[in-house]
Amino acid sequence: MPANLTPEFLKARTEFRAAQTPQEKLAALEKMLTTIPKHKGTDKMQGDIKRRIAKLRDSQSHTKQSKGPRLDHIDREGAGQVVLLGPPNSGKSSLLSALTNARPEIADYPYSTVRPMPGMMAFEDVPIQLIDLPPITAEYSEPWVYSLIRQCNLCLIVLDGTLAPEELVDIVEELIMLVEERHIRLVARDARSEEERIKEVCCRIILTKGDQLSDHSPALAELAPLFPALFTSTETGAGLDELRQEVFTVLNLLRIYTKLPGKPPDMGEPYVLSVGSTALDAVKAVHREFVDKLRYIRVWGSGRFAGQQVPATHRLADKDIIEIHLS
Ligand SMILES: Nc1nc2c(ncn2[C@@H]2O[C@H](COP(=O)(O)OP(=O)(O)OP(=O)(O)O)[C@@H](O)[C@H]2O)c(=O)[nH]1
Ligand SMILES: [Mg+2]
Repeated sequence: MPANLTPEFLKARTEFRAAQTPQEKLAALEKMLTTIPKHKGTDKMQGDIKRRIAKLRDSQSHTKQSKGPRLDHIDREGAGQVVLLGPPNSGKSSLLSALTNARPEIADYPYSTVRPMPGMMAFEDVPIQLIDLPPITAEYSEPWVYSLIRQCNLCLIVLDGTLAPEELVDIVEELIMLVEERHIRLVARDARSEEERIKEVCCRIILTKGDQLSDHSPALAELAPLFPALFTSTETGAGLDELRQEVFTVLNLLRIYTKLPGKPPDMGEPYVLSVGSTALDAVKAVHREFVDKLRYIRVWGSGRFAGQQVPATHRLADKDIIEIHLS
């Protein structure tokens, strides 16, 4: 127990112990959180207070017929939904803050995030949604975190890269087990959904705090058999471009731009389709009704020559430009 607890904190704790109703308990816990000295020695206590607050708020929102925001679902925006998963204090919120306009709480104590927070990350001209999650550990995790993992297109396991490589492996193995208990399987390749009860989710490892470590190779080598991993630093920005590129690649996306005959292409926001999409899929994405009126399609990029007329089954490539000719 740290010695330097303030009188305000001790008073709030006494109030908490005397509290009868959930509202009184919540008020006292919130007072405890604002008055507790913020340093390493109180890490565990702060985490404990936050968990109790989150639990009480949740149970209150249930009794109030879920007046609070829904936590187990976030509407997908952009070309894909990516969750940031990991143990406490690993740098999840820092990544969300560095990669998007969202401003989550970042703190040097664990359990600082208690609610999911989305933000939009740009890979070049493609918007991709990132969701910061509260930490999960064998001791405690919010049940709704698993619903969000189940729904996402990609899971980024965020780990403090300064930890010993063996410890990193242990954490990843624990995370794999924790989600597996909830019928989610993290996989390195494309996710499939063959088994009815198991939801596969594609996964990558992001190591943070790369600025605090000179040799990155031991951690990368140790983790490589589990999932592909890369180092980042939100302090220096190192690795963030690679992260954006890796997310785009793993999501298996391609961008299509359109042009009108005789005009330059519209290089504004692209249409984003899955890898393997055909020229006809692109026409559908532009306008469903175009399909019935379609005469032919010209392609710049993946065609044999610029402006080649291609069949509807032609497989498009990233950054192709298409010109749709209707009857
Ligand atoms: N030097 C350095 N510090 C970092 C980096 N990323 C995160 N940190 C620090 O690590 C601590 C934890 O960061 P957060 O982003 O709050 O971690 P979190 O995973 O969101 O933590 P919880 O929400 O509690 O699970 C903070 O003190 C950050 O400033 C980094 O790349 N370099
Ligand atoms: Mg956080």
